[in-house]
Amino acid sequence: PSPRLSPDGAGRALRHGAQQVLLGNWTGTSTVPSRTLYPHQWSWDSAFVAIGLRHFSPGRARGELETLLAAQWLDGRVPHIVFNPSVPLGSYFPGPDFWRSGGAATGAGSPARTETSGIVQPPVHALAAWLVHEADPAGSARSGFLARVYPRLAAWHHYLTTARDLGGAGLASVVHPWESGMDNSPCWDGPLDRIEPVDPRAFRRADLAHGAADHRPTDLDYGRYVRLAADYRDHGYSDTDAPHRFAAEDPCLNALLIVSELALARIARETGADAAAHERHAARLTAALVERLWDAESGMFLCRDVRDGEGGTLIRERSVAGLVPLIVPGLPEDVVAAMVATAHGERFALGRLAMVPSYDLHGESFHPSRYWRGPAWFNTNWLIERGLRLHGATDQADALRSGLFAAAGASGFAEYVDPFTGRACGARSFSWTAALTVDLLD
Ligand code: 2M8
Repeated sequence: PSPRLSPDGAGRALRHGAQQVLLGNWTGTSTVPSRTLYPHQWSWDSAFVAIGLRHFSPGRARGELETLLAAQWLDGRVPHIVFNPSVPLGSYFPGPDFWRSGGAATGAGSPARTETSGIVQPPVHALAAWLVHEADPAGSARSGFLARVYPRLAAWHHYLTTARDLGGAGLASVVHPWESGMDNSPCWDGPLDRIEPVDPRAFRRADLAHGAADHRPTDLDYGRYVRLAADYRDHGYSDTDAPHRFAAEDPCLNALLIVSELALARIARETGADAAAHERHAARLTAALVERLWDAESGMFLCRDVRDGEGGTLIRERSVAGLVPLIVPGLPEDVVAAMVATAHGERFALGRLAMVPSYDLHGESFHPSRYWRGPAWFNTNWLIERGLRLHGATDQADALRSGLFAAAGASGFAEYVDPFTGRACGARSFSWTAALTVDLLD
């Protein structure tokens, strides 16, 4: 647990501002990431949001997670978007008319009464559920929260490590860049080169009405995103039938899976289920993470392109996804030490910039304001802060936390910021920025 910040005036004002953002983005049953750019419920956003909400509204935090889990498919997948039927079609692309999850239409068991996307996002949910429980154990027990979410979370992890074990080593693969949460990360440029883009005149992007075009992915990126999503949809979202021409093992997603599997062990212990099985699974995943994705030469984890050659190939791009495994307990000591050194090195400049950038400052594709190609994001910095603290790097964690507070406050809780100047980019009043600020303040 992080030490409390003294409740000075600045801290109080920041907390108040962050809470106002979360209250403003609450729809009654869940929280939108942003009223403008993202007017529905997003999967990993909701997990981060619940982690913040637990500090001042634990009932709402539980509701946030349960609304998302109510949209789980029968095969265990938790969709990356749950659509709000009262939001006009065309406000977000691709919307429900594109995904057509509509109940019986897919063999994968999408919910009949809720429209969702058919892809997933990183599994932060069991971690969030455990932290939400811990914040208010009495309220959680009274409402039977853990007993209700446990089977759903277990089915979710089962889906990821069976249907999505496309590399055959136990790790989960993403089958679309959106699934990584880091949509246009340079890591995906190589694998995406193989994908024939859809003609940009065949769809209408809604994001450009709210975000600057040079801060967002390009039309060519979108053409490929649409092609991959449509292929999956047209195969009924079946992981055995779909071609999955894009498939990659991502260190951020798999690190979150490990931490969530450990949280699931704690939840299992509380609910009388088999905790040791989850601990064993987490240990196997941790070994596979190191075996498959650690790159000693880079001093960090890399993504593996599962579709490139026998056994796949490591993608030689350094993104912040490769430092997120700092949150995993039980990694070999030399691996942790190398990651901490890489974070402090010239490519990520921890300690010299307010926050860690999303991509190698010296990488050829670095751009200070283009989305996941360089800007600093609050969720990844929150994860790194937690990782540093876990490994006893308290001073560095404190410094990163201060940088995050400064950037969140000065940017109006922006979606992401220029890592050099702290200039706000993307949406303002962004939910996970506010939620994770609250979490670090409390
Ligand atoms: C961004 O992704 C969505 C697609 O899911 C988009 O660009 O339209 C990413 O930053 C993702 O990580 C995030 O969950 C989502 C909503 O905040 O926006």
